[in-house]
Formats: sequence, C-alpha cells, structure tokens
Amino acid sequence: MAAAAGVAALGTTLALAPGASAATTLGASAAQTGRYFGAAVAANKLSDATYVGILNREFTMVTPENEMKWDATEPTQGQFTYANADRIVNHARANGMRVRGHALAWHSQQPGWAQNLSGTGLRSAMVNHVTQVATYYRGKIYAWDVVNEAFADGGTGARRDSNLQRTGNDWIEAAFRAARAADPTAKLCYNDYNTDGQNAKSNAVYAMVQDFKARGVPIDCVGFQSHFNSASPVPADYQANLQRFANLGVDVQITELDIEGSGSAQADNYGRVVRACLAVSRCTGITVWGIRDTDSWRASGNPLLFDGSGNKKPAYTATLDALNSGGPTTPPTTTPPTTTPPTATPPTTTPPPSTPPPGGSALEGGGEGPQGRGRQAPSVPLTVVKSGRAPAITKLEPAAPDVAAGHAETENACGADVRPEHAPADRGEAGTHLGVARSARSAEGIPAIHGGGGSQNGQLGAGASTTFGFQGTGVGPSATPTCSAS
Ligand code: 9MR
Repeated sequence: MAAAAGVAALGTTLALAPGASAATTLGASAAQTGRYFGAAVAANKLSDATYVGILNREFTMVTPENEMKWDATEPTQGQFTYANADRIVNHARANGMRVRGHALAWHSQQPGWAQNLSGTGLRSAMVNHVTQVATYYRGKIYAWDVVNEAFADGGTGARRDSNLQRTGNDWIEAAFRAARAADPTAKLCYNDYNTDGQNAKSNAVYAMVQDFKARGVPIDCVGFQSHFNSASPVPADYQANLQRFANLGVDVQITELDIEGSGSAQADNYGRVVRACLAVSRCTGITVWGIRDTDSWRASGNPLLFDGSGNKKPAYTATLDALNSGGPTTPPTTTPPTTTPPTATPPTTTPPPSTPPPGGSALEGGGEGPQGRGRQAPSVPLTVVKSGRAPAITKLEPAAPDVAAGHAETENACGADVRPEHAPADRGEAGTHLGVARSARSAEGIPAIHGGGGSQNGQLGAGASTTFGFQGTGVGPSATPTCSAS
C-alpha cells in the first residue's frame, strides 16, 4: 500500500510563553485558545479607514452582514451577483481573516421572485440557490449558516411558518445536503436567535440536531446569535445550553453577538458571554454583529465594543480580559469536515495501463499552503496528489507522533475530498469524504494523542485522483504533522 506525507510547521507566533505579556487584540487573544474572534462586515464600509483599521487589527473572522443573503446574491432567478460579497471575502482573505457565510436559506431577505414561489418550484429554487452559492465560494468559507431562523418564537417548539416551511418539513435537511455536496470543506451550521438558553425554541433545535446526527444529515455546528438587551438578557444557563449542543457532537459558535447597554453592566455581560464560550471546548469562536456602535443594526442601543468614533469601550476591555484569562490551554477539540486545499491541482496525466506504479508509490506530490498571519490560528493546507492506476485509498490518518515534545497543545485533521475522476474542481462536483481528525493536548508538556475517528471515511477507487491535506490549530514552537494514506 502506498504512503506519502505532507509536512507542515505550525505557526510559532501563537505561543504565550510563561511570563509573556497578554495578547492585545481580540483576534490574537482568541487564537491563543484556538478560537477566532469575528465581526459582521458591510461592504459599503470597506472604504472607511477607521472601520477598516479596527477590522484588520482586531478580528480574525468576517461575516458579510447582508451581502451573501438570497436577495443580494440572486436578485433575478438564475442570475447570481457576487460583487459585494466578493469585496468582503477578498478583503478578509487578503488580510488573513476567514469567512463565515451567512446565510443560504432563510425566510427573510428573499428576492421578490422567490417570495412569489411555492411548492416544488420554491423547493428546487432554494436547493439551486444553496448549490450555486456554496459552489461559487467553495473552499473559501470556514462555516456556512446553511439555514437561518427556521423555528418559531414562543413556547410551541414549532417550525416557523414560512414559504420554505410550506414546501415540506424536510426543507432544512435538503438545504444541508445540498450545501455539503457543493462545498465539502465548509462547516455547516444551523443559526438562530432566542435559542441562547434552554427554552422551547432551543429544545426544538436541539431535537432537530439530534435527529440529523442520528440519521446522518450533514450538520457540523449550531450558531447562537446572542442578541441581548434588558428584555432579552444573557441567560443564566447560557454556558450549559452551549454545552448540551456541543455534547451532541457539533461545534457551537456565537454568531451575532451584541449586548445593549453601557459601562460596567455591558462590560460584565460581554465578559460572561466570552467566559461561557471558553468554558465549552467545542465553542470555536465568537462573532460580534458589527464593529462600532454606529455600525449596528440597532445603533440606538450602543451594543458593540467600539464607540462611534472607533474608541474601545469598557465592553472591549472586558472582552479582551476574558479572552486572555482563557489562556493558551483550552483549545477546542473539534472534528471538522474534511479540508481540501482550494488550490489543489489534480493530475492531468495518467500513466498508461501498461505501467502501473509498483506497489508502494501511488501517492506523489506535495506542497505547502498559505500560513496566514501570526495572530491567526494557522491553517496549513498541504496537497499530495494521488495519480496513476493506484490501489484504492480507504483510509487517511495523521501519522503519529505528530506533536513535538514540549507542545502545549495541537489539533489536527487530515482530509480529502474525493471527486469523480476528471471532475473539474471549480465546478464543485461532490464526492466522498475521506477524513480523520486527531486532537492532542498536553497539560504537563507531554503530548497525549487520541486516535481519530473514521466516521467520515469513504473510499477512493483505483485510478481515481484526489488531494489531501493537513489542517492544524495549535500553540507551540514547531511541529511536523503528517498525513498518510493507505
Ligand atoms: O444586520 C442586518 C441588517 O443590516 C439587515 O437590515 C437585517 C435584515 O433582516 O438583517 C440584519 O442581520 C440579521 C441577521 O442577518 C440574522 N439575524 C438577525 C440579524 C439582525 O437583525
């Protein structure tokens, strides 16, 4: 059987050495715990120097506030416009930030033509929309809010009535399956509000996620919007609620955080939210819904971390302090979907049948992807291209030992997206997943390696081509993780 390895060095700038001073930006501080800190961004503010200065300095994740919604990306049925969304995505990527996609299927902000559809016409339009947008951004999105706000408020635990819901109760899973097929590299999230504590609505979402996991409907994460004010305060059981979802085997993310108020009361609430996320190992990051108070959808409540002039508020300081108090010892231990480098280059030639590679050399190639900026958790895709008339790949795994002695912590995953041979990557054909993740963590500087799961393993047929890579998030001086296939 064949084996080949890609080798990556984890970033060295993330370590908070004993005695080192605390991180001074939200993104750098969150990265020390293996998490991101993001902001909702509006394309029309990317020409505002103050806004962009704060964005580039503080944040490691970006969510387009409106630019990826259905009305923005498909204003006329079948005609897609990505100019404003692209401005945000390109800005984020050029500055070392990742992107949360928001949102593929939602009852609100639909274009007029979709509002006028129903039944199978609307269902197929929705699935096509999900497929087209997720395919267009394939490889560029950390996580998609695949479905947004599909449950009703109040005590019923029912689905929200909407044109999408009236196409059939399975519309949510249809959206998730279409998203997975279009972009196997993105985490797929369900996102909602008033689900931040345990209540009838969050119980209903919980039951849906549990059902999806049981039936193999692809879902990787749940987003908790976390729009708080005096009428809707941070729930006492906020952390417990995040944890119970995480216990279902999904990541949890705080996706649209804002808290109305001022001074120390507002600051205390921000601190509580941050500490709750840090206490849940699968809480992978926090996004605030805007940068300055004046950028907020509810500006009159002054709910954000910077005032209208771009000055840091007490809420900012409380957030940074809470992030820094998390220290570098509590990384999320996630099992992400498989990761495929967007720049993967399938082989263009196949050896003639008369010259199959001898038994042990079915994999070849290699390369190193972008390191990202030091303040961001490094994501280091490597590619190894399998070519020729090779034996089937049925297993991928990180080769042990993959943690250098003395590392505080690391987390990694090997992944491959297997497409039918000759299927152009840019058309986004879906295929089988091959993937395995392994996390390792050391409390006393002695690496402990836990075996990866095989639940996402698929099979690559003889003669087919694929790429596979390594993604790591960690803190430490160096590492030489490898992916191997057999
Ligand atoms: O912040 C967004 C605002 O600019 C839009 O006008 C509004 C339209 O519905 O959507 C706001 O963002 C919402 C997000 O997409 C979903 N969760 C609630 C957010 C605040 O309304």
